[in-house]
Amino acid sequence: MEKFVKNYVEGFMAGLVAKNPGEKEFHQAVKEVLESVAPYLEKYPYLLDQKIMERMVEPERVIMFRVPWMDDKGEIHVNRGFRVQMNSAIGPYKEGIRFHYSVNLSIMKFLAFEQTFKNSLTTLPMGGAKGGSDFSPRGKSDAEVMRFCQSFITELFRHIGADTDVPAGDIGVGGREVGYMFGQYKRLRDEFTGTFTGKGQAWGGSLLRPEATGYGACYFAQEMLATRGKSFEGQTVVVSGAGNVAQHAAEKAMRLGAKVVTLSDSDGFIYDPDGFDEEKIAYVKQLKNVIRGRIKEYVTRYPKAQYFPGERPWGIPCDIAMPCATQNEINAEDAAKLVAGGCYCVTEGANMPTTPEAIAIFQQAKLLYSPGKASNAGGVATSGLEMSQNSIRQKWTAEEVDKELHRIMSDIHAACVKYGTEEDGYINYVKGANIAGFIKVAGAMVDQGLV
Ligand code: NDP
Ligand code: 2IT
Repeated sequence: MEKFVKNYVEGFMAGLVAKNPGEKEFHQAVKEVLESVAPYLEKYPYLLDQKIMERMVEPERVIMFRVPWMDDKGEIHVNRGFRVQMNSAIGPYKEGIRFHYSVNLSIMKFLAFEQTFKNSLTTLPMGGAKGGSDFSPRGKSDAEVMRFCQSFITELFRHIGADTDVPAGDIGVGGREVGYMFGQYKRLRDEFTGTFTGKGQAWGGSLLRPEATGYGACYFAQEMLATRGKSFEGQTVVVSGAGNVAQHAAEKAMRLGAKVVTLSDSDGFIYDPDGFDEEKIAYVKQLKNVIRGRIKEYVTRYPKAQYFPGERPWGIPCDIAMPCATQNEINAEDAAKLVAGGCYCVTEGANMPTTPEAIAIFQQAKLLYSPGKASNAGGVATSGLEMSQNSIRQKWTAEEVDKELHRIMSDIHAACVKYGTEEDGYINYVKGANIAGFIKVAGAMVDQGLV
């Protein structure tokens, strides 16, 4: 068994790396899934004959395009736009758009690949995709962001649609950017459809979609904690990031009784030994979403807090860690610090925030550890609920959406337990999420023939 897995993973990866040189994040994401599903493939060899994995790692379509735009001074800039339409076996392509200077094809492909499994886990009919650009909204005026979004959509509009591909937000893309993109899309198509999710509340957005990723991660963490008879009550929680996911993870964890003590951005982190309260969270939302300031400004407002420039928060002793910023933000050294500091639960809000070496440390120490594709799926799941509401031209109450979100996170947790529980009773959430996500997509691909 183990020999097959080793040979299969090594052989497959050699081919993947040769064919996709330099795409290190994509290689990382594929290897993690392969290691989980290889034993399953050995048991069901017809999936090997069907070359399901070979088909899954090849995007159905990659669109790369020029995005020219003019800044407020009249200077011309050229960015690169992407949409990776990875897999439509179980539904229309669905996933966020990321605007960040680091965006490249490897990052787009890793995110689109992960999304295929995540969307499968949500129980809703959505395929996997991702899009974005190496454009960062940071430091740009509203008018510049609008011109960029309009230029981006002037190419992308021909490739997306309510039944084809439904983009949403991700790093650097929130309500403002979705609004500008939707506006241009509607103008070019002359149709008001649910082609984007994360829309404004007055024009088709679902209640709770902005909160859903962070809240959903907390609902998932509650299920994880319950397997050890624990809850958020009285626990110290360390959160990274200060954007959409981090704000709402911190807010929900606090409301569930935890003491949440950190937030961060790419410049450093803040530590508030008293923990956040409603007023402090409201201040962070205002600072990040309206003023568009930096997290270090928190300590000017709350002088008992400390700012640590250039550092990540993983050295702060805690019970629960929620990485909610970006990929590979917890390396082996950080993981060792977390374990040494008493952390026993790591619930990912970001996509692939933990390196493979760090995951191994968490799993060897038998921590509760969930990969983003399971624990951050509440965002895209609520986007799926937004699509449903748009299709039937109705709007559900916050209570209705929250109830569905709860159900979905709890179902994802049950799927991880079903496929990830090891002989000694340890729940390997990575294995569980990968196998559960894989089975549904693989089955759909077999049913639909060689396409
Ligand atoms: P936002 O743009 O709202 O916030 C991102 C936050 O992470 C900012 O505080 C940002 O700081 C920080 N960050 C970004 N890049 C880096 C970096 N290289 N190093 C350190 N900090 C960084 O994004 P979201 O909150 O939407 O997304 C955060 C993560 O969650 C991403 O991995 C995303 O893919 C994932 N995710 C998002 C979902 C959503 O619904 N929005 C759904 C599921 C997953 P700075 O301002 O300095 O850049
Ligand atoms: O990574 C993700 O799941 C998202 N960025 C959510 C996108 C969505 O479709 O709401």
